[in-house]
Amino acid sequence: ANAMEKVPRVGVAVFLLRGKTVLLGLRRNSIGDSTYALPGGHLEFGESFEECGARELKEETGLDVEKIEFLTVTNKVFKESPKPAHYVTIFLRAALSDPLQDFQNLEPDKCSGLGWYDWDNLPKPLFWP
Ligand code: 8DG
Ligand code: MG
Ligand code: MG
Repeated sequence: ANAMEKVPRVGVAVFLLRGKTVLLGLRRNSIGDSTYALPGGHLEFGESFEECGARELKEETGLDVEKIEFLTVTNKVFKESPKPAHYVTIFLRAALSDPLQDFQNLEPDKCSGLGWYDWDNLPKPLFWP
């Protein structure tokens, strides 16, 4: 229902780095279909950015993270997408709580190709924000 009302929504996306790699997945069945993006999701009522980032990572990848820090923010209107959308997105960075824990792709309908990608050789195309 929210998507039908024309209001901006708040997204939270997390740069999770492991060595010189970053965790990205190929988006499926939503805005930015078939582009690589960071794990993340929608800010829920009452949440801090850090709580949201940690929750979305857990839901989407099973990973536990710590040392969550704010990095930057974008303001993007997706005019071309099937349903026009407007996101203010908070970008965080985080570290793995356990460097030996690896991800699981827990939302395969929304994401494929989840993996650690070389920071110096990022996959294409990247999700715009
Ligand atoms: P939820 O139901 O789990 O809350 O949402 P989601 O299905 O996980 O939402 P999402 O699309 O992954 O993220 C919410 C929005 O955040 C997305 O539609 C647009 C915005 N967003 C960006 N950049 C990025 C990014 O790099 N990764 C993710 N996941 N979302 C991003 O603007
Ligand atoms: Mg999610
Ligand atoms: Mg998501």
